[in-house]
Amino acid sequence: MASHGRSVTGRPAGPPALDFDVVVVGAGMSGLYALKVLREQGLRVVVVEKAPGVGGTWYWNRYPGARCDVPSLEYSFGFDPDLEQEWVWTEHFASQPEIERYLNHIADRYDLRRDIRLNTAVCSATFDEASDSWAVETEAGDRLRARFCIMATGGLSAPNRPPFPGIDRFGGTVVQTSLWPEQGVELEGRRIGIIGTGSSGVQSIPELARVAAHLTVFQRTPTFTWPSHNKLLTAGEQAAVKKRYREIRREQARSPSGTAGTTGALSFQVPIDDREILASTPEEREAVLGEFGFSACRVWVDTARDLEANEMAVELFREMVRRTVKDPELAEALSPRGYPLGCKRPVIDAGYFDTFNRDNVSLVDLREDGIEEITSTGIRTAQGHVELDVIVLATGFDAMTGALTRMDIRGRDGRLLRDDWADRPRTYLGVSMAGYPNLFVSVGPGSPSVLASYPTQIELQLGWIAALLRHAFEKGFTFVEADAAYQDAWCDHVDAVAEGTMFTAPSCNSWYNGQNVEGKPRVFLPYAGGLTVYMERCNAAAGNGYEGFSIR
Ligand code: NA7
Repeated sequence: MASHGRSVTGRPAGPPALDFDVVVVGAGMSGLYALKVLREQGLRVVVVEKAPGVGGTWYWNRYPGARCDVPSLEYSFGFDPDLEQEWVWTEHFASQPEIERYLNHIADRYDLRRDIRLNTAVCSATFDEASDSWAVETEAGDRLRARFCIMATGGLSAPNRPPFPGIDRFGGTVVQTSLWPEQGVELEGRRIGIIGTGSSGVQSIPELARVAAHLTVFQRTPTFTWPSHNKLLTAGEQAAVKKRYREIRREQARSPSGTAGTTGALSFQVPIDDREILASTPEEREAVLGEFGFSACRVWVDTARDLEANEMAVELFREMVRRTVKDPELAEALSPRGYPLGCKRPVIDAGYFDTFNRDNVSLVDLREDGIEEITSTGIRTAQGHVELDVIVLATGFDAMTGALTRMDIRGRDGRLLRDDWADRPRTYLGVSMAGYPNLFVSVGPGSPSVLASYPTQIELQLGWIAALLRHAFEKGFTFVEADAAYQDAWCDHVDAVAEGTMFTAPSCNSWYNGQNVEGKPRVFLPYAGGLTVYMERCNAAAGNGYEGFSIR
């Protein structure tokens, strides 16, 4: 289906010749889907990928316990009913190896590999105004010229590695969860220290505790985490979903989070009714605790916008921690305090709090004082020195903007994206930036991104980008750029829909709002209006002749 040899440059003659119609950066979910859909449109596409394998997030995050928090039957593409039927998921929530296999299967099944260059890191992308094209440069010194560039670089792909003093002199092994080596890490019988108790920490802590001689958890912020109750999928459960997959996909596309919630196993979610915790009696709260356990705090409708109600719900969570963790001091140290429920992304776990009842697990609470230094043999805090063989950094990501600002992306007039975004990222519809013609971003800031299930969102969002490119090529347009005024209005809208939610509460510091990375501006990054409304806005712009874009 590819149109090799066809000149689709939109300009009949004139240097420089373009190597491709589209260069896609990243071979994760977005990049694979972009290649498939754009190739089907007859475009010459190349995908460049830093890693030695495809899969993006699901290539890099191979730490013990890595698992998706969206049910596997929904965390999958819906573009091909045959693929849906033939792929067999083994668990309600798929583990990293299974999702990595799935994405490799997609690369093979649709013959994508011939247009993917692995081990190819991109260092810069520069727009050439004379030819309306992008030159994408790799670290190896190659230069790929294309009319359009799509950054399929992911929302959680730029590892955050805090500059702990002395880390380079540690004599043992330092490993980051998001850069876990393919060949694995020797963990058996080792003294392991882990820094970070976000999702990556919470998932790996029970697994590390099982094999370590001793595991020390260095915790700066206690986490809200809910048991996933993950289990094997039975053939019957799987068949029932596969029978009504079309309907489920439609429900996913119509859901703010891209999930249908019909495949079961979303057991950490609870039915939210009109009950208000502020109006509840202690007996009612106890009954809800008995019924829903850790999820009891999520039942009440008034916790989403009222901080007093929220704090009462948090107390129910703390009560569950006390009932689970035997040592009262430890339970107190593991109890979230000082920030509201709903501020950070929900974490789901498999035996996280129970792990702290093991004899070989201890906690260093960093709330009072942080890590002083890493020595050649361990980690020193004001509370003492812990001797270690392995240090695991589960310290998260420079989320949503890091992958883009770490590259030199130069638009019109030599402007640098990193500078333009110094005080906040600015996009139009989360996909495009004024000053950067012919450049598109998948799951970028100002799009639902991390707030909606990726495969569903990617099919919709990249489908929208692909339609815009089809329009451009069919009409012979060589230039597509978001207008600054529309971009400003979109940023205002993104801010407005997050306003008043727990995401933007003054006490909320999270990777959603850049507060996990030193010096990052405090801006709520994803679009909180939901996938449905988001796509309505994108489709309305398209229906209006791509309103908000200058196209010529
Ligand atoms: P997160 O959720 O950002 O968690 C990172 C953790 O590392 C968090 O507990 C941080 O504490 C901690 N951290 C970061 N820097 C430091 C320093 N300097 N000292 C001590 N502790 C530190 O990243 P994850 O990888 O776990 O999860 C990200 C998403 O990936 C997740 O939500 C899923 O969507 C998948 P803090 O809370 O900032 O005080």
